[in-house]
Amino acid sequence: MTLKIHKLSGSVGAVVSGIDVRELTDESFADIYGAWLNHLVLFFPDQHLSPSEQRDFAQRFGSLEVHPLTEKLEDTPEVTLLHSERGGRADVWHTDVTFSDTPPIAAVLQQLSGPESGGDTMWANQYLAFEAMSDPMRGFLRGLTAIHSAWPQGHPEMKAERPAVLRHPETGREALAVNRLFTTRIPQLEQSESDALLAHLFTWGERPEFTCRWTWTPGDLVIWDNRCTRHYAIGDYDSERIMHRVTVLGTYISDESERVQRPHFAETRLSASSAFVRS
Ligand SMILES: O=C(O)CCC(=O)C(=O)O
Ligand SMILES: [Fe+2]
Repeated sequence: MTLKIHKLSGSVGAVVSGIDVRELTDESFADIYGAWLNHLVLFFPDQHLSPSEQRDFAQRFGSLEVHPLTEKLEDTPEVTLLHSERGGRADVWHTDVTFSDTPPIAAVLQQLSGPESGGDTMWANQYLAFEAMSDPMRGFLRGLTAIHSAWPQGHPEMKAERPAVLRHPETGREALAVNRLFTTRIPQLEQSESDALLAHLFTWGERPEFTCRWTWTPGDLVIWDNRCTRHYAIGDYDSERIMHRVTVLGTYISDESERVQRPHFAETRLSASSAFVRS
């Protein structure tokens, strides 16, 4: 079998065929790893991995998370269950867990069963989103940070602040690093400026030109780079959709100096006049 890689869309994602991921040599893994950094999302159709095989594949990309709260499999606690009837829906554009100081670098997702039609997943390339902006806009964004909060999960106290544009630790490319689900504030700006800019950046990073879309068949396996993408699980189905998921931890940011230690935004709302009394 020869490894074949073809692009799924013009901007992100590639389908890998001619490979059984249970039987990767170091050489074929090196090819896959390079393709992953290049295409950001890799699709491996027709793999049908057992939970331990899925864990072993994911482990080649980094250490694995054992999540304290999510529903997981008994013998392979690294594998969590995403069940559409039990809260496992993600139909808002997002990047995973950006409210953490150490978000995951990747997720490996396999469909076990799904609807006849519908339930596709989309990804958007955030390198391209950044690169397609005007020079002045890119310069402006490089000087900003963004606050991410777990408020949609009922934990507004879980917050992280990091640059609005992140340099990928492995490729060195800059990516837009805000998302509609978790990013709440650009602390350097007035509230209404922050709201307007974030609304623009959310929509901008979701432009169809930056995306790909995958129609699942059970047994398909996907890995995405969580440092330079957003994704969206389309909620256009009624029947059951069941996925196995493994989360990969690692280096999310290129340099420790990019970790913003002390959020410097006001916890309390600024008064209406505060904009005019700054020195
Ligand atoms: O169900 C999917 O297709 C993706 C769900 C999701 O957002 C995730 O696994 O992080
Ligand atoms: Fe997600």
